[in-house]
Amino acid sequence: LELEIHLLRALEREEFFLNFQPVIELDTGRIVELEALLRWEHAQHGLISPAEFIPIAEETGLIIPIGRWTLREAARLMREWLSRFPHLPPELKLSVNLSPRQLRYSGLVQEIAATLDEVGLSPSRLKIEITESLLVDSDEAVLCRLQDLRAHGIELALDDFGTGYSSLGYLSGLPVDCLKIDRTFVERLGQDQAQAAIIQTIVSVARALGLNVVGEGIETEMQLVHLRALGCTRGQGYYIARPLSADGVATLFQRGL
Ligand code: G
Ligand code: G
Ligand code: MN
Ligand code: NA
Repeated sequence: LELEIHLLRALEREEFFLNFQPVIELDTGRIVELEALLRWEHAQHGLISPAEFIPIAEETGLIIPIGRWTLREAARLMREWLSRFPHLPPELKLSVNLSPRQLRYSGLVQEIAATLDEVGLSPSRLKIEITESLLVDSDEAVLCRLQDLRAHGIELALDDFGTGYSSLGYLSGLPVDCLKIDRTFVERLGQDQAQAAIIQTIVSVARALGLNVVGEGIETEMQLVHLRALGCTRGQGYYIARPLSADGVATLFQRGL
């Protein structure tokens, strides 16, 4: 309850900020995506992990105003970088995580479209990440909302893929553009044959369905090399880049990627 009260005040106290973690194309090293990651710096308690406060924000419904702030702030920063660094490639996207509660909110699509319009960021620059488990038990309204986002030109990614038990047949009917392979599979690459087989399967399904595929949680060069050998084209993880502050992103772009 205490955390809940603090969370309620965090927005007005401006205690939230964003980090951005790059996703690269494994062959070229080019950055194709920046994933916005929410951070909460509490005046007394210091940095509180989203793993701790997102579930509370979900339960209380506070995720709606917090998510609203996140999308606007991320879009604003992306817009700023695109203006400051005209050499940024057209395929570079901003990626934002949405939780299930946000997808059950009927005003979501209109609100996102209006925010992008106000900020001046094209919907084609935005990618939304949802967890695979959300889709497995989603209703018709949620699926329509996802279709609607895509109709606006926004890309959809399934986060933590491989952990949500969706069948491959089911996947082919879903409105998604990208699979992000959960880091638990990447973690044991090289030690455990089964992980390589699972990744290979995900990669071939992605290819058959024309989806992009990102390997998450790459922490070693060996994992990167393995993933690339298995046909995974994109990657993200501490070995490639840690989540960066907004200033850190600007510095990176200043150096010319
Ligand atoms: O950044 P970190 O590894 O601490 O994130 C922990 C979890 O919080 C991850 O599952 C991540 O997807 C989630 N998360 C981070 N930022 C956001 C956000 O803006 N919205 C939602 N819904 N989840 C987020
Ligand atoms: O659930 P999602 O994939 O959105 O989670 C993103 C979270 O994963 C972020 O909090 C980020 O800090 C964390 N993360 C990013 N790269 C790595 C990594 O290489 N190893 C680990 N353990 N966590 C990572
Ligand atoms: Mn994510
Ligand atoms: Na993930």
